[in-house]
Amino acid sequence: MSTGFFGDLQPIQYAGPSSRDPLTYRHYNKDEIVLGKRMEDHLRLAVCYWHNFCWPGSDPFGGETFMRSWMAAGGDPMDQARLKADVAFEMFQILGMPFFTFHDRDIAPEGKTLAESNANVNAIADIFEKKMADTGIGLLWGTANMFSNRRFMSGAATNPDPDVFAYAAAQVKNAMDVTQRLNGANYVLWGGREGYETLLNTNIKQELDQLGRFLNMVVEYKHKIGFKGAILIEPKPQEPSKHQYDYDVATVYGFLKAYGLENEVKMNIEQGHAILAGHSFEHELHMARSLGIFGSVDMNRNDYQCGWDTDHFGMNVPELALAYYEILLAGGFTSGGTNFDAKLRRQSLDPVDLIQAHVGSADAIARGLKAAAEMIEDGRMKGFVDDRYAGWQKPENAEILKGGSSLETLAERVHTSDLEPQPKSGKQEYLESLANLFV
Ligand code: XLS
Ligand code: NI
Ligand code: NI
Repeated sequence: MSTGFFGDLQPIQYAGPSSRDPLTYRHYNKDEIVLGKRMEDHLRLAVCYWHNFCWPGSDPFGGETFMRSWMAAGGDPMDQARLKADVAFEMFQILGMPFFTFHDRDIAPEGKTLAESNANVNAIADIFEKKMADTGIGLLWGTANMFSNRRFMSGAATNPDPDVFAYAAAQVKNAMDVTQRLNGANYVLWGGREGYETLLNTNIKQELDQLGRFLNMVVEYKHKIGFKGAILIEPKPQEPSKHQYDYDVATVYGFLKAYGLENEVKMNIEQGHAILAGHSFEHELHMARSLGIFGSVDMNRNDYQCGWDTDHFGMNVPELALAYYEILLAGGFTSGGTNFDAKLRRQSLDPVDLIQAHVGSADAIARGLKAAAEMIEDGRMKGFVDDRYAGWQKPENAEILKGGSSLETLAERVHTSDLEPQPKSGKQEYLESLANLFV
């Protein structure tokens, strides 16, 4: 039986690029073959639980605007969690998207003890199991919320109090068990409050050692239970902490190397977090593929002016084209996918706004993917870059990087022929124009 939340909204149909109805897919055509693969399998779209069903529309200056019935004060929290699950799966089906994502605390209320909280999570997971079997919808990833409760105000794994570290470990164990049970394709760790507010009360070395040990335990447990998915870290430079340790892809890579985890953990890269770090989304994607740790993306769009993690829905096709170009060059998604970590603006009150946001963004993403595929097929963009570095293919130059040279041998090479390198154009405007041919 339907909850009635979405009224008589029917599943969204693909109507083709000529459609003028914004509540149809004009480009997201899941069976369309792009570079030899179905679009749905390329994008692996996922709907998140937290922004859609848990956030009430509040901001630092005002409370709830959405007034969702499953959040009403005084209701039985488990009844509300069950209603929320019903609404969520109705929405997944209206959108026709293949995956969802959640934090443990999104799906069920926190109890008086961790055992009670776990039991609540596990009870909703039972419901998910059935709904997933009925609908064919899969779990892209699960994660643990270790930042909302005040016990985590000074961090979870990086907390000065070992009891909080232990509590966090116990909570992650259950979240990984549930993710495994629901056949999750990945398990995500986003830093939450793993960072600091002031150095005056902080010992960074101690906190990084704690974080390194914690992540090693996560990886050990993954192997112990035979979890087949990837462990993903989601970098973010600040917010909620003033400084977050998982600052950006390059910083996290250094951390993984230091704690022996670079072959065990991959990246979940979020557009808005890249912007907060002073990078572009494509910079973070490119960095991850260069380091061999590209995993998944949290898709959204940050406000470029305000300096907060605003989590708008991604609607900018030229930007999305460059992002999917990087993703395709990385070989595309394996276990990862495109998770809408995006929320409505707090004035967007109507249930249909939730649907419109995802449909509009999925369509922009599909256009981005198709444009990126054309860039690859055309070949000139990548060809230009390959040519630019072609000198390094010559045996005498390849040898340099293999270690077969020194400052002395290179000095000799330059002096014997009075070598004077000839600058070549970087052709940025040509390449930008070329990219624009496809968007
Ligand atoms: C917060 C993060 C969070 C993670 C999941 O900024 O984006 O939503 O994706 O914990
Ligand atoms: Ni995110
Ligand atoms: Ni975020």
